[in-house]
Amino acid sequence: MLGVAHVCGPPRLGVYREGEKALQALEGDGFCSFFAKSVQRECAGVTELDLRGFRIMPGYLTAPQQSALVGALRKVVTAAPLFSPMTPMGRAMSVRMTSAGRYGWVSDKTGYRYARTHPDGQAWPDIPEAVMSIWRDLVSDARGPDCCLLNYYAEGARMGLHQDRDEADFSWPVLSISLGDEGLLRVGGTTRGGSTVSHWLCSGDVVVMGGDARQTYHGVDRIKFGSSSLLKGGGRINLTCRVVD
Ligand SMILES: O=C(O)CCC(=O)C(=O)O
Repeated sequence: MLGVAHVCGPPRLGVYREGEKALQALEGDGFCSFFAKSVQRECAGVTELDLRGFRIMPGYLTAPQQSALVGALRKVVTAAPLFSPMTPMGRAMSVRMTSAGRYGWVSDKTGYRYARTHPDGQAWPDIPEAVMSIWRDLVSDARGPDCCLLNYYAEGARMGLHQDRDEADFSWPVLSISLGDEGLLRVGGTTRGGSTVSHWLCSGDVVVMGGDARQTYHGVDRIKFGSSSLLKGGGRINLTCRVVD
């Protein structure tokens, strides 16, 4: 474990049905008592939460570790600039992304897939050692990830509910690392529809999405722009590390 430091308030969790306006209930001081049953454990400041099988480790990275990681990611983005992917339906995704590792994740009108090269033609840079170290600590030291996808959420960016299913072997978890502004993670089930739960991910939080939850639908509804001072100019970075083939 690299260290535990709480860099934002107590984790917040809510339960609601898709389509309800219950997101409004996530606002304000009344939240913890409104959802008292759901959040009892989380509001006690525990260091690991279980959100439908997603292992959430709040404040896994200390503030200095977060800053060092951002420095390493700057080099990744210099070698492999952020781009705005298009969905196969021809719509621009609101997040900008790039990758490090043997593979990067790309999307265009021919579909979602892993590719050996950046859309500009160059190979992806290596995955920073700080990321590999978190993977070894929480996932495995027998095998490293093939891809570290970097998503950048500027103000207003979001990611719809989806499954991560472009990988060959779902027995490997996806490791997620959040940096910068808080993001509202929504977690559903293994099929579309039904109830979902939401949780604010803060800078330094790490999530392991594996086991029975590996094929769980998840997305990010919105970010609290300006809630963190980690990234100059604001916004949120999320890294997801994946074993691809
Ligand atoms: O931004 C996040 O926390 C989740 C990102 C994600 O779901 C993905 O990249 O597939």
